[in-house]
Amino acid sequence: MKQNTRVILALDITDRHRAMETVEKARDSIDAVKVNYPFALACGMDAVAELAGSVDVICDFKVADIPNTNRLIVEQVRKSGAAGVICQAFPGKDSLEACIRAAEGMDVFVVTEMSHPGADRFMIPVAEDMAKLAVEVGATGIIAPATRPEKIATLRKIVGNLKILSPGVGAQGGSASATVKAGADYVIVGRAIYDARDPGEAARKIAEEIRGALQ
Ligand code: BMP
Repeated sequence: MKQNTRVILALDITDRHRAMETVEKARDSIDAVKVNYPFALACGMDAVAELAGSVDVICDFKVADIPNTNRLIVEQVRKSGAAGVICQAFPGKDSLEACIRAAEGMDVFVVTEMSHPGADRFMIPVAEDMAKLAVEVGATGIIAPATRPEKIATLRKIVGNLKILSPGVGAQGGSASATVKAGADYVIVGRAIYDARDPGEAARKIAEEIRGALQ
């Protein structure tokens, strides 16, 4: 995955035409597109494959099952031509290892601590352990919360040079500059881009903010 603007567009749009149009408007300011269930369920995996033909796509399916089911899911992601997949750590090492094996070199990102307030009960207490598991299994990177930049810095110490992708910028209150300054490699941004009056301009501004923060 390229690392130019460090912006990953979260394409949580269920209308295929609007989704594709949004990618076109933001294309010059993003490094990749993250698709989640709303897009994949509404538009189908053939739409994921269409996107993957012209931009790096990460399938955020938060894969969280027994090893055999994880394998079957990740094989389908691979078939679409996606560049990466997001998996959960909490089902354990064997489940995550099944994802890595099935990925056959495709990027695997592991969720550590989620960005929403409710992560406090079950995720925050074990986030550092989940980051250690990501390192153990040889994941490409982790997902860490832009809403808690101090936590990104803590997790960076655990994961070394693994990639850190951080959602929570914009609509959830996180700032792009604070997120990259804390050590994230990429910010993941959805509503602040696709719900903007001018998605292309919104993406450009976020990319500019990141460039300024890293100078
Ligand atoms: P938005 O910028 O509109 O808040 O979208 C954030 C995106 O990142 C959504 O697709 C959401 O599912 C995802 N995400 C998140 O917000 N927090 C996490 O901890 C993990 C996520 O995958």
